Amino acid sequence: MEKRGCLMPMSGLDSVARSLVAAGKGILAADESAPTIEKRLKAVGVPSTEENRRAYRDLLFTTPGISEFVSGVILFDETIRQKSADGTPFPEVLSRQGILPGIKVDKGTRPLARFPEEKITEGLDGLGERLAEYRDRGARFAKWRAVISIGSGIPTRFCLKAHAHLLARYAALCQEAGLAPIVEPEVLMDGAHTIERCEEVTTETLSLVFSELLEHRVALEGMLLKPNMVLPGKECPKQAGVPEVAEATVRCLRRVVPPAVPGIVFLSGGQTAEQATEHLSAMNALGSPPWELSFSYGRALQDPVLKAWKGDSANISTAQGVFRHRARCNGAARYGKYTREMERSVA
Ligand code: 5MM
Repeated sequence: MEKRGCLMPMSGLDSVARSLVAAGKGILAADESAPTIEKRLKAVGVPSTEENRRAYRDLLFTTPGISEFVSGVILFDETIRQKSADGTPFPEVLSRQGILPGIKVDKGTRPLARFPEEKITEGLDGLGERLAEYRDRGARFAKWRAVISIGSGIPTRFCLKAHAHLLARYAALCQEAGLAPIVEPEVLMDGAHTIERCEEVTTETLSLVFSELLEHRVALEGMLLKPNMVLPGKECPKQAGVPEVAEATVRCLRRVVPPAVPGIVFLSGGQTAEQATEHLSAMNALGSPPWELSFSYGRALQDPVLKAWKGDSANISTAQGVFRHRARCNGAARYGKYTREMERSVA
């Protein structure tokens, strides 16, 4: 039989993965690429200049007390090279607070050739060298996102297999470079599909992803999974209640995610901030899953902050209060203890 020693956890990566899902904490996804951050800033009337992007990320990373609820932050290539107003590089601003800096390393999506309406992620070329540079700049974990759409005749099995292969190649390269990989296969909420269809597609996606991860000898102890929750499409006439989403998501994950994975850090995917928190809390309230169930939210942590900031330095302290509040609510959701009443107590 082939020697499988490489499946052993790689030095230190298991503890990075475990720290990211420490009790009561989760990840801030602040890794919006240039076109995405432009969209987010534009929505609150702020032009996407390099200085505005820096100032906004500075606001997030220097929020007083945020390390109580945030274990790690995913940065974008531009952001990992930027500095706080006092000249401290952002990775250091985070690590001084005990927050692990991470980095998005995929290069976005392109149409999948010969498969109309499906997308594939780019970014493997030269990835080994980029990972080494990011590690030198202080990154301790990385993230790669696969985007999967549900529609008539899609996703195809071929598209899912291609994504699974890329995610596993990326994860193996990360572990060799000393970075803990976050593996993010996102089944989108766009469309009119039912919650049952989302569960079916998410199950098939994750089972292919874990099969490839094992084939690529990725040490599951030294990685995290960042999936979508199991939800009906945004245009589905039959929306689901919180308990239904929580049960379908945990059932799906229990079937396909090995317990060796230390944690599952959900993306919010277009849910409102409150919905994303409520769903996470309901899942944790179901009790004793084999992995930590946590968050790695972008929009669900940031949308209310952007609306409070609006690019005005006079609003920084209020916006930081809003960020701390959302992070605190999600921290409570880690214990299954979030309540709607908490929303009334914005700092
Ligand atoms: C799905 O997006 C990730 C989680 O964010 P949400 O909680 O808002 O769904 C997020 O990390 C995403 O990968 C980054 O924002 C980068 O996205 P782009 O589109 O800029 O690559």
